[in-house]
Amino acid sequence: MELWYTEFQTPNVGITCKTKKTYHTEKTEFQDLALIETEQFGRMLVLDGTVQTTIEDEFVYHEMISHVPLFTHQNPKKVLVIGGGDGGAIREIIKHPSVEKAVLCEIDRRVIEVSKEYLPEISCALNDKKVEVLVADGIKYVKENKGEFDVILVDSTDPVGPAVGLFAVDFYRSIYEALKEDGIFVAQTESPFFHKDLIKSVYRDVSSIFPITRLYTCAIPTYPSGYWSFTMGSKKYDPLETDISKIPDLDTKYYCPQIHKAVFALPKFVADLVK
Ligand code: AAT
Repeated sequence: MELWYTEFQTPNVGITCKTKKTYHTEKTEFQDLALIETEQFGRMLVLDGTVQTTIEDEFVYHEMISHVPLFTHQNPKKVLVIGGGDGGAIREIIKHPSVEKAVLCEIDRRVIEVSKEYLPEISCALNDKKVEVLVADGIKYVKENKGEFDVILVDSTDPVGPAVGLFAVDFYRSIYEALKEDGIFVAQTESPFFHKDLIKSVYRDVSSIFPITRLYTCAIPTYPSGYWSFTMGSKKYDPLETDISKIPDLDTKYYCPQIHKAVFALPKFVADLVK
């Protein structure tokens, strides 16, 4: 018998994967959670019917959400991840020798627990001694911690359910305040093909608060349209001015010094969204 999984990415488009096995399904306090084995992408974490991460392509998202801001900052010591309970962003952050502390603030305890059990390649740094794992609402946490962080990553689900507020202008204001005076933040901001209005409104909101706002993109096969965006707000450092000759060689598969600059070169239709 063949079993196939489909995510309805928009009312008119989906991604369908042949599955081998279902390891786990449950309804958590916040969302439907599933951990399945697919033929093409290996183990896959699904929340509310939406692909969050897979063994085969997770490296792109986790490297690109982490290394671009961390190497733009150059000396990040204290880093916060909001969401990202799978631990992939934390694994990348911990590769930076300057980082003394990385805090993960994930709202759903079960995402962390299931990732630890079924996705050890991704969650492997969650027990590192530099890492503090909090189960809390990221919106509340940033409001309560002012001037604390060098870099904040918003590794959130799509803007539905508990993540709606993670795409709001008030939240970006709290992020600004939670950062140190030369702090940087990056949020995952969906697909330039399918979520044009969201990219526009986030860019507008972030630019109204941060002196430097930049959009960058990369290829992620299991996310809607396979082409994804991140929005950066920075108080002082401009990623376009990073001296890439000073970036050390890290153990990565997508990120490299050339990519650090190249990802900010936007196709015309994407550049037009943020003009
Ligand atoms: N690393 C790629 C995986 C994710 S998961 C995003 C996480 O954000 C989920 O575990 C969800 O529980 C958490 N989350 C949602 N809202 C909040 C909140 N208010 N505070 C803290 N954590 C929250 C990203 C996938 C991107 C999917 C693209 N289609």
